[in-house]
Amino acid sequence: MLGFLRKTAEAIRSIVPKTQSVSPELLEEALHEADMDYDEIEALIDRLVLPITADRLEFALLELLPAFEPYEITQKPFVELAIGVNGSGKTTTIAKLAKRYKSEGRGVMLGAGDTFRAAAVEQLKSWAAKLDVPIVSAVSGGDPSALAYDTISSALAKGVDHVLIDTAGRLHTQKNLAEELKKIVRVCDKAYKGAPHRKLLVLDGTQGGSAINQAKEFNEIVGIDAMIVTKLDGTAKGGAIYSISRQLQKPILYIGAGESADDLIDFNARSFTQSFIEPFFS
Ligand SMILES: Nc1nc2c(ncn2[C@@H]2O[C@H](COP(=O)(O)OP(=O)(O)OP(=O)(O)O)[C@@H](O)[C@H]2O)c(=O)[nH]1
Ligand SMILES: [Mg+2]
Repeated sequence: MLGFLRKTAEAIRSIVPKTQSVSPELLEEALHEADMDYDEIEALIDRLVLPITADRLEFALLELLPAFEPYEITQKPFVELAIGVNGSGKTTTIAKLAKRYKSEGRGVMLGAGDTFRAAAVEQLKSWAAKLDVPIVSAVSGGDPSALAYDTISSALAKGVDHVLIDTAGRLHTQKNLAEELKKIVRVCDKAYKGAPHRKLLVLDGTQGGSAINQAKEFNEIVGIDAMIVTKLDGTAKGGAIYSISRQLQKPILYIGAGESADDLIDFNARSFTQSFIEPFFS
């Protein structure tokens, strides 16, 4: 069992006794408890042949998840922009990714693009010091687009492999902040044609399915490329992963499973699903 699904498993277990097959009624209730959206629950139940065994449930759940080709990185630097609502885990996720890339022997540079709060710059600086990676920052209150431009220019000059740019938390409903986000994206492209190569939407997993509309709106604003769902370790809403993925039709790359730089798990549909159904069956 994947550790970050512990709370989700407890929620499921509170509904279903472990058996060889689960009834559609109890399955529906348990999936609802795990915060899967009704659309996905219905689509799933429709697909299932009775009796609902582990193999059948695994297969049907996997069918809900869109499949994606693995992405090959050819750009140098490969520029990623972390976006999302306040407190979703953007800055921490950037630190986790930086650690991951560095451990793979790749050069990383951070851009402290959350110029909105002084504390945000300090937070990323402290991660940069801990991970021993360079960071470009400006005084707080500066223009985040200019910061993004400077970070990419510096990375180009130094031959760095990965650029990770933080942004200030924002609600998709805040028009001026949506415009600011669009501008950051435009200016990245000016600094290096095609950048940002991956706009990462960082979603707070504790929000479960209610993050779906938010994700759709961010997608309308800037066109997201992939998602990272954080804080799954602290929630019973693991079932929302299926709804988020199916309704957005964008890949979930990683799961955030804790506050340390190591707590970044590759999202793998099969191992996630096998873990997810474990509490149902004996
Ligand atoms: N348990 C857990 N906590 C997390 C995870 N990711 C982030 N956090 C915590 O969530 C809080 C917010 O994380 P940040 O990375 O600061 O979030 P942010 O999106 O940058 O926030 P703003 O810049 O304020 O918009 C911090 O206390 C993090 O330690 C995760 O995967 N699991
Ligand atoms: Mg932040």
